[in-house]
Formats: sequence, C-alpha cells, structure tokens
Amino acid sequence: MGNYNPVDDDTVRELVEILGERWVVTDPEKLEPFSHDETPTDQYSHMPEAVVKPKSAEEVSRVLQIANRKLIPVTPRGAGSGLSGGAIPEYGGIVISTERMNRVIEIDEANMMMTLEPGVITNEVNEKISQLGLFFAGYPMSLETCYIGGNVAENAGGGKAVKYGVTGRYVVGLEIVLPTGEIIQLGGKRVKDVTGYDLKGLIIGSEGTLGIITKVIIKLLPLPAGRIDLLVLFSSAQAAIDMVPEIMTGARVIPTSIEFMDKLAFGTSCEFLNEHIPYHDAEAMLLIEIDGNSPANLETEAEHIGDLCEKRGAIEVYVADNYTTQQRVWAIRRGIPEAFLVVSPHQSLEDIVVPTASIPALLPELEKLSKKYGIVIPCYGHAGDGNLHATLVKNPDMPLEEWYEIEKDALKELYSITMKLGGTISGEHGIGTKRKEFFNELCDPALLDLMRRIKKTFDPNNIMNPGKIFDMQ
Ligand code: LAC
Ligand code: ZN
Repeated sequence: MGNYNPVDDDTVRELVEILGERWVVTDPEKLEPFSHDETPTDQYSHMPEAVVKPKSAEEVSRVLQIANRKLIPVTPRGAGSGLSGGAIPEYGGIVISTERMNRVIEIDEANMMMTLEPGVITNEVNEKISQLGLFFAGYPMSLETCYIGGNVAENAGGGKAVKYGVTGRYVVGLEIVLPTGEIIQLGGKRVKDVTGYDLKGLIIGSEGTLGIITKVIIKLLPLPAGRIDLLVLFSSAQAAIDMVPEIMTGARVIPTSIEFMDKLAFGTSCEFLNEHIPYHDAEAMLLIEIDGNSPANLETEAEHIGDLCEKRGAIEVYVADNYTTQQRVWAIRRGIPEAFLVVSPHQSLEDIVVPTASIPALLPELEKLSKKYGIVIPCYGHAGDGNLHATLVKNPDMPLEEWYEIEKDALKELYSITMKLGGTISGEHGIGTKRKEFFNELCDPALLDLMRRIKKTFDPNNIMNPGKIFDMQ
C-alpha cells in the first residue's frame, strides 16, 4: 500500500498541456484548502501534490490515464463538505476538483428529470426548478454549499429521508470516468431499468473509490404546495425519542422529517445563533415537518400529530406555518454542528443508524457510555429515519492524547451497541478514513473481501481515492 509515484515536473507539464496552466495548482498555499474536509478535527488531513480543475469528462479521462499509467493516487473532490475524510488525499497525489463542472445541462420537464454536472450546488437545483412546480427531494443539511456529485458519491441522506428517502432514490443516470480512463454511461432517463447489473447503484455511495462522476441525471417530483413544521418540547430526552416510533406508526401520516435535538444540542445552537425561543424546561425537542397539497389536510394532520405528542406528555407544541418561522426553527437544527465546532473543536460527530423502532433504546446506552468515559455526548439528528448524530465531545481539561484513546474505545463501543440494535455505523456521512479502522474490524470478512475484489476490477492499480472505506492490504 502506498507504493505511488510523486507528481513530478514532467507530470505537471502533462497536466498543464491538458488543462492549461490556470487549472493546475501546485502552490502549497493554494493546495492547503484541499487537504481537509469538514471533519471536525485535522487528524485526518493530508496535503495533495497537485489540484486539477477540469471542465469536461474528456479532461478528467486524460488526467486519469496519466495517473493510472504513472501510478499516482487521485482523489475526487466536490465542495469538501463531507464528514468522513472522503475528499482528503490520504496519499497525496492529484486532487480532481469538480468545481468548474457546474453546469445545469438540461431541465427536462416532459420527463420530470434534470441533467447536471457534478459541481452544481445542491440548493441551486431547487432554485432552478421551483418556479416550474418541481422539486428535488435530496436534502442534505449542507445544501447551500455541497455539490450534487458529492451527494451521489456519498449517497447523502439528510432531513427529508423519512418521507422521501436518500439521494440515490432520485438518481436515474450517471456518467462516470473509470480509473483507467473510460467514460461510461450508467442508467439514463428511465424510471425502470433491469438491463444488466445495477452498476449505477454500486457507484452511488462508493465514496469516490470506483470512478469520478461527471454527469448526474435526477428524477424530480411535483413541488408540494404547502408544509407545516411543529416544534415540540419535552421535559425529558427519553420522552421525546419515545415519541418518534409512535408518530411513525400511530399518526397514519408519513412526516417529511422528524428531527430530534437534546438540550445540549439545541441550547448550544440557540446560543450560537442568538436565538431566544421560549424553551422553558424542555430537555429535548422534536422538529416535525409534514408537506402536501391540501391546506385543510395538512392542518388536520398537523393537529393530529400535535395532539398525539401532547397526549404523550409534550410540554409545548409550537406551529410554524409560514416561511419566516419555518426558516427560524430549521436554523436552530441546522446550526447545531457549527455551534458545537465553535464550542469544542475536538469531537467525533457520528451518524449511527438503527431501525426506527429501536431508536428509543439508543439514548440510555449513550448515557451509559457518557458516564463510563466521562465525556458529554450531545445528540441530535434525523430520528424519524433512525439516524442520530451522537457527538462525542472532549472535555476541555482532558489532554489530547487521553482524548484520542478514549475516543477510539468509546467509538468502538458505540458502534457495537448500534449493531446490536440492528443498526450500522454510518447512515449518511460514510466510512472514508474516519471510520475505516472500525469498519474493517466490524464488517463480515467475506463481504470485505468481495468489496476488495470489486474495487480491483474497477481500479486495478488502486489509484482512485486509495485509503478510503478499506485498505487493499
Ligand atoms: C446534520 C449533518 C451533520 O444533520 O449531517 O446536521
Ligand atoms: Zn445529518
């Protein structure tokens, strides 16, 4: 592993020939931003030797042919908003940034589909189509900065998965460049397709280890006419989380979102945002969203869910039924990760996922873990789909070395608890480098071996994002 060649002057010259001088970066100062993602610590960062910014699949292909021939590692990069180190060039080499491949190629209203280059900012997708009465259901929390290509590579989840599922559900076609340079089309503008293996499905969520995505075709939905958000306050975190499966099975409505926030999470975010909603004695909150076309139905459904929560002991149900208030309540939820980063840069932001019915069983386990290791574990996230951002935070007075030890042990225990509940270690952020060691330990060896053989078929020289998900040994 790691038997790669450096990006020498000769290679830089070849890259410049393909892309032009402007789009080949080698100045260390300008390379630095490409050495990390949003993982809240720099323990995973690594500098690239060169960053290239191609404009087309053909240019990507020519760069990959050079890298493959010369055994230079290549790391694809979207906006760098990932949370598992996926876009970090673990072995140096070349980073291929998709920032210039940012065209909306086509809005196909007749098929309700859209063709995009990978560097389109996810939020722009909806901005482009909302006036046509259409919408894209992918909703990662970083939607204002992340790119659609990264969303596909990570199979991003986010806040609307309870009703709409994750990114992959809406990807009907992909163009990718293989590590060996071939440009291939997977799927297309078809809702159904069982022609051969589902390689598109394999690429989605493969964390940039099998090829570089150069085109994405997504399926659009009719934009719901209305939405209502409920911010529901509870006097205990357990009461709030117990409510989640109750809503999922008892409300007879599939909410768009059920987000959970414990006091540490929403309190830190409110302070960070200087937000003063009256949260009284609340120890936890649920942010529940429903959407639909009939205002009357929406109101009835919202009332029904609100009543259900009150019957189960909610202390307050705030209704947000206009844009400004909805933005306000979602800002609290979306502000949590950034708020925690300010408070504590040494933390492990996790995205464990369990079956929804098992989500109430997670909280007492987190409490035990927190007591055992003497660390705080604030918790928030997409509870309605079983995905929680338990965040292990270093105590301010704990030496860094001790923290790294504790972090490792506590994570291992957290993952095994999650797996015992029928869950798994990452619901939406991926394995990357951050969870590689744990994944390797916890994954069935036969499955890991199969993944390695798949990787070898796509990438015989192991140049494509090496060191991510698993090592090739
Ligand atoms: C969120 C990110 C951390 O849900 O996934 O805020
Ligand atoms: Zn999330």
